[in-house]
Amino acid sequence: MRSTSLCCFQHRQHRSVRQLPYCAIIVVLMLYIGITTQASAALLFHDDFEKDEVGKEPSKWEVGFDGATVAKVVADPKKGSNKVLLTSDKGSNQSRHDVGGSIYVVGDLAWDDYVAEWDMMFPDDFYMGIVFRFQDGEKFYLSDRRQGGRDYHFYKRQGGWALVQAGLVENDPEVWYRAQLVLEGDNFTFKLKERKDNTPFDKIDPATEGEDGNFKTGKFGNYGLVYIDNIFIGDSVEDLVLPVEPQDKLSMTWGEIKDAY
Ligand SMILES: [Ca+2]
Repeated sequence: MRSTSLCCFQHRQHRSVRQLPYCAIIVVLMLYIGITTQASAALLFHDDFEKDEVGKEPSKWEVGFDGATVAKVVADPKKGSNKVLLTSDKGSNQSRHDVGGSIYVVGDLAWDDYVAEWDMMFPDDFYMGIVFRFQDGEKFYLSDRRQGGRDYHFYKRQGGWALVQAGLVENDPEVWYRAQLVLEGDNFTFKLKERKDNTPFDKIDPATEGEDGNFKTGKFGNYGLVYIDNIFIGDSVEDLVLPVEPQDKLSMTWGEIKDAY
């Protein structure tokens, strides 16, 4: 922006002042483009649970479905100094929403399209995962790990369960994975890789690709008993960047954070 202003000034020295409005228009246009670009891209949510207290409910999350289970911040079973979210205080079967397990959510009912990336670990070989476009306890989509460590499906909750799309990705309990969910209108894409795998998500094959038009907006949350950490939700992959200090130009990508593990 500074060079454009200087350009205008120099031109004013040698040419007619009638050219000034053109420079002004260019400057205004560049300002407008800058403002609209900033407004349309954002990190919507981030949580690593490091500021929460072990044994307490996660401070940035709310109860979306008030069931019989309580989510708590716990020590990472793989690294005791790291804090993570354990989404239920009961076993896998009792933690399912359809037998009374609570659902904890983040975000806004108006959230439509976004990219979410997070660390996830399955305590055992059971049904579990996350929900998205969550509107209430009977209106949401589910990205669900199935028993056997292979099937990974999209379901819709709307007066019962409906399979939206079946998918496949091999996975094991007690391993930290990195997950990605991309919502684009009625199209949903879920990917899963081991957290230690440095392959970028755009080189990873989708586990589940689904399409459904019932729920256009809603919150993001847990389903059943899972460990969650390092969650980023943004308008695009480029927005999944964490400012170190509010006034600092430095920022940390997930790759840089992961190197600390
Ligand atoms: Ca953490």
